[in-house]
Amino acid sequence: MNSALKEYLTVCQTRVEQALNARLPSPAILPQRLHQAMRYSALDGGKRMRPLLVYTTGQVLGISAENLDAAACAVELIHVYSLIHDDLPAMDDDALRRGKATLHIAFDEATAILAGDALQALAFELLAHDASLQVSPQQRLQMLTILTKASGSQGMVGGQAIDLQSVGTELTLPELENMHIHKTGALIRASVNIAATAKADIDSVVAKKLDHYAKCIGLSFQVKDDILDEESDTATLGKTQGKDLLQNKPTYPALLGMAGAKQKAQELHEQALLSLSGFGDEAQLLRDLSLYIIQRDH
Ligand code: GRG
Repeated sequence: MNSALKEYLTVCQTRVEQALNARLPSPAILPQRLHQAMRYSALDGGKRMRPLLVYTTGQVLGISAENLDAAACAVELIHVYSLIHDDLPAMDDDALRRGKATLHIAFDEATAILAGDALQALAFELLAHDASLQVSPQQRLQMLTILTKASGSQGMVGGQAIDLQSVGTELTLPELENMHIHKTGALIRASVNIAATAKADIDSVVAKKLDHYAKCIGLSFQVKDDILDEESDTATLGKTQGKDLLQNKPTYPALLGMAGAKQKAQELHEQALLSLSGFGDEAQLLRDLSLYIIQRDH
């Protein structure tokens, strides 16, 4: 990763950390344990990929970071809630997330379920009410619609349901792709599209190109996730390595072989770049993020 990109990522990660800290309920107010749990999972961890996409899309379109803090927090809160619930014994049953104990281990199962629920509700509350988001009511409604659709049964939750049903079965490549477009891709795509919605007069061709870019990187993100699950290690990932194989989950390396999966990630990156071909230098950070997604080590 070039040093300018590294610095940019750090600035955005620090920004969203502060924005989340300011918006999460204080651990001092009732119900304190629930608020402590929400903060335990949402603060101090993760790559913040989805907020990065919100801020970067905004930058390309000339929208200030201040105007996008609430949206960046909203997509991250949905992501964090999904990780908490995914780690529960009823789902992936994992003990490690972002380099620390999963929430149900650090607290308890009931608190983890409730903290996930509350983080999800807070995400929608921010898009509906946060005063720093300076957009029209119609734009707010559009943002809420994008996030609800991406999160629900036609989006991330639907993808997770397909995932749970697929354990131990053999999926075809289109079936695997469909699962990941929903489970992982929908929220990544929403992150770009919510930021694009903040531009009131956005050209529909520009919006379509950004949406296609987001669709490509949503999938390349998952292909890389599958590759890392085989090739990386628990300490680097901050989560248990090798679980896909252990749980007999369908993955890109399982279907395409490791070389085929890497080729697939590269092709998706190239498609993402192609989507931005009409853009100039202002979109360079989006191009860099696409490359970062397929080259990252965790
Ligand atoms: C439980 C409703 C519900 C949904 C779960 C996101 C998800 C759906 C499950 C997480 C399990 C998983 C391995 C998903 C595939 C890729 C993914 C989303 C990895 C984690 O995201 P990163 O790498 O994590 O962005 P950090 O910690 O960096 O934010």
